[in-house]
Amino acid sequence: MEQIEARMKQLRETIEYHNKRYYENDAPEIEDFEYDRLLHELIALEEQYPVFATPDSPTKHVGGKADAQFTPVEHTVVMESLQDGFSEEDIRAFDKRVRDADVKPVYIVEPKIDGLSVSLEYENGVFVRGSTRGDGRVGEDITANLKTVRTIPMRISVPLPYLEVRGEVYMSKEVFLALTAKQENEGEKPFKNPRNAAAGSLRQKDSRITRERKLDIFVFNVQQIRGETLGSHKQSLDYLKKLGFTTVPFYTPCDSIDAALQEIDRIGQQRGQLPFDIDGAVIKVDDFAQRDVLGSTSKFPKWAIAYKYPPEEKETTLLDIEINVGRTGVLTPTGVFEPTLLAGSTVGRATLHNQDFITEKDIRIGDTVIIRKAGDIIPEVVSVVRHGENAAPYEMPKFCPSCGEPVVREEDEAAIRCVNPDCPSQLLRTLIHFCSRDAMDIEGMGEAVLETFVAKGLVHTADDLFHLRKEDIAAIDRMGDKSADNLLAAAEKSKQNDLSRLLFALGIRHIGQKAGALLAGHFGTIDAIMDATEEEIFSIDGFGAIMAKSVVDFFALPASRELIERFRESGVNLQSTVEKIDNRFEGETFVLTGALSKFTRKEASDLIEARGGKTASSVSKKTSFVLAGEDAGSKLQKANELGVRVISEDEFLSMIE
Ligand code: 0OX
Repeated sequence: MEQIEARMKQLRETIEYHNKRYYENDAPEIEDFEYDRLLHELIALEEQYPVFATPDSPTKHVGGKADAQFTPVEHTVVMESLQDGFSEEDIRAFDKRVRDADVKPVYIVEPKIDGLSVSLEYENGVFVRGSTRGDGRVGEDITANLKTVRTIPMRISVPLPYLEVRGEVYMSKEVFLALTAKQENEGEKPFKNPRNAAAGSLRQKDSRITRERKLDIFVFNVQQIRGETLGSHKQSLDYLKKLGFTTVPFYTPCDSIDAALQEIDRIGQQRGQLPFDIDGAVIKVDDFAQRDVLGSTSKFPKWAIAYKYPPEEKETTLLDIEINVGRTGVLTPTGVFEPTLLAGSTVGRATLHNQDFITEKDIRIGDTVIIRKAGDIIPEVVSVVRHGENAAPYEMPKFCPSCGEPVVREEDEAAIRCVNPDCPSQLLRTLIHFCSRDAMDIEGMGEAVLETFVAKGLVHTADDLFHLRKEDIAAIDRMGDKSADNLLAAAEKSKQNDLSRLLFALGIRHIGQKAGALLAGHFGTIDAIMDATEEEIFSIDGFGAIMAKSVVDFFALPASRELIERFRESGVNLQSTVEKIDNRFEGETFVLTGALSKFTRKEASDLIEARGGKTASSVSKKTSFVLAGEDAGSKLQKANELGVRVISEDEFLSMIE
């Protein structure tokens, strides 16, 4: 029993986490199919063990919080969600429930568009308001942005006194591929899939950006209508077409569940060829009077069900296995495939994780394998169909491909490591991490530049970055005097960073940003940390035994102590300058821009760091807030483009009160 309760708690937390990633951050980490599985496991457990169900369970609400940026809109007719089915069995069970209620249905089967559900309202034939679904009861007013969607009619052909329709805003595969190619070209982080791209584009404060994103809509439901009476789903879709709407591209009447299943199959076969992403097919009872008989639960109508297709899978050939050496020396195998179009994009590579993964599936170079995208996002190998001719079982190299030294596999670990501290590949990864935004934040010190420094033998340790000479930098391809100056200035500036950044930047195993901040806050100086025992470190709230041991092990190495001494001589700050007040900004990243009048930049970042937050120098999708003063320029524009919340100095002051 305890195990069941614990599992339910774990499911609730996992689902809430993924809800936030999906609905609020537009950055899902797992595929919808997997998410649905989790949700359904929780629903089933709650039904079986109602005593362990909680009122705030994610099964009780679908969707994300309404965003404070946009005006809330109350949906007078609730925008319901759909119950999901994953198998023929689930669909037949749905049909049985319908027939048990004495309904002899004609079903309409239509594709389930993978976009964002919106409501469109028309008064006297004119588009007056558009809103997101939100949690189904309250959404956000996004009229201005919806006005830029090409397929939404601003005026319909019959001036009905009132009409509310529901549809799915989406980005076509073609537009998505062009957009992500552009984003990659400009060094921006590309959207992961068309749904996220559509979501990010709809939440823009500046609707000019939404317009550029070339969104489209498929309308699939009449929510409310005055001035016309409709008797069935098919009749309403035909009528919506006549009014000038683009409805779901096919909606097929089926007079038996077998016919409906056949249609689902047909749509599934076409899935890859459709110009937009779908994540399922929807079966709906056509007749409205029959729908009334069936009614709804608190969450969804009983007259409809969504069949979710499993992730698309494709066969391809494994051409090669490449080995990369990471910062901690771990050798990671990456499969290189015959490029294959899969779930909307071309897949050419996928991680093969480690030797155990390869052995378990018996993956060999030359094999025909099945790949799919986890989360419609991350490509993975599902299984081997057949081995290539003469293909031999694959074994990870015994020597590091970067430095040639023997590799080791520690007991209880799946990973194979290069333990040579002078391995150039490891050094490069270490340096990339050291300079990265969340670590020492040395702007301009990116992978390509660091690779050149390492290759030219100019940098052997992180401290060498503080002793680079201008002429050495300027001699690098495409690096002029000005870039060299900027790079030196960025390195110089980073010396003033708080100790917490340096601790994270050192790349101590198991010590992330948060642990770095905890160490800095607790001990105050690097010397106190180097002198600390495992017990002392372990006593810090938030620290585990493995983390504590890792810190002590790191500073026990003479090379680590030497590095710290060299930092000291170079003038790198080794103290915590920020006294911790609370953790209200934990996990939040601020970007400061424009002329601040109430405090200096340093004061503002101290205020943020003292409350557990971070500051970064450039705006990305990960930015939580942009604190904008007078004459804010490109960063403000970027924030608006990405839909990042912009706050004034006064708003910031009220946040820290
Ligand atoms: C879609 C889609 C979504 C109507 C009443 C409950 C759900 N994403 O394409 N929802 C619905 O149906 C609504 N139909 C669809 N085709």
